[in-house]
Amino acid sequence: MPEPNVATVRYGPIPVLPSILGNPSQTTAAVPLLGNLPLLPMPCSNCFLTGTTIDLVYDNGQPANLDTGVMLHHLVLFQPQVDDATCARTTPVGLLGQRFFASGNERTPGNLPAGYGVHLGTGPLAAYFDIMNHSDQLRLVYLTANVRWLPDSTPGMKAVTPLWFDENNCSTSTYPIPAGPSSRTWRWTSTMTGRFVTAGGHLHDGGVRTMLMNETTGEHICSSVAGYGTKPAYMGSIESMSVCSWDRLGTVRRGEILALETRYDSSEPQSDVMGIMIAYLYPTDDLTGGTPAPMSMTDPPTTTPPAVMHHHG
Ligand SMILES: [Cu+2]
Repeated sequence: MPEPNVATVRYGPIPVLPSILGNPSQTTAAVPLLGNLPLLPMPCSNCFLTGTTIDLVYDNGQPANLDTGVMLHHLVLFQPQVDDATCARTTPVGLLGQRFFASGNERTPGNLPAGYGVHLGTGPLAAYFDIMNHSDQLRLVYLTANVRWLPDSTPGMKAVTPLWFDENNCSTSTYPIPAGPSSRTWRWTSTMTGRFVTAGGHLHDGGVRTMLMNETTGEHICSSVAGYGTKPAYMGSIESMSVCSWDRLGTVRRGEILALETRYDSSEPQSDVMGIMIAYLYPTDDLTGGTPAPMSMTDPPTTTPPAVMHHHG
């Protein structure tokens, strides 16, 4: 495989209003579907995305994070021209098209094994994001994406299909949890046959892990585990989600049941947490191709979340 090209795209400035009387403000936007927002810049067209890392930054390039009162609650990128595999066009979310990348304040990257890519056409792309401001100052922030890509003409590239697993799919993605350990499962009957090559999750504070299984075969595919407490800018909030990436994390056949199970262990009840995993499937009948991923990657140890919360206002 040739070395991927690197592109950095930036979107903004996005104004995030100051908090009022201690209640954080929230900027929600659907680009370009609502309002007069400019289109998202395309990192490449007629190309394969092989890796994406996102950030939320200020004009000077410094990260915008909780140590200055700002958090990226979530970001979802869509290809409006392509149908989403787990959400029909007849639903409000499926209407927006294929969800092909997502991240939150933890800035989960999406890096595919060499030779695999998410195909992009000529665009445009759409986005949905929520940004919170806990400070009493107006903040101007930018979303940036550092993208690795290869052109359509690259020999041997394998296109993957993004599959979105969500405890409250095709809706707001949010659901309530009690204090203490809790679990929720969402199931989807697969319409596809192939090998999973990459998967990563999104949780809120109090999240332990989200896990994808093939319930029909009993195969564990990926656990994406929340990390806390090592990066000061996050102020104790969720700071990482582990990612599984290998040329065979697990397999599925059309008609088999895939189950996403999400665990929280929250110090207080919450009304609007999320449990999401985006997994990239290489559609193929060659289910024995590739090599099995190591357990240390697909099922890392979990930690108990701290009692620090930066939730919605
Ligand atoms: Cu979220």
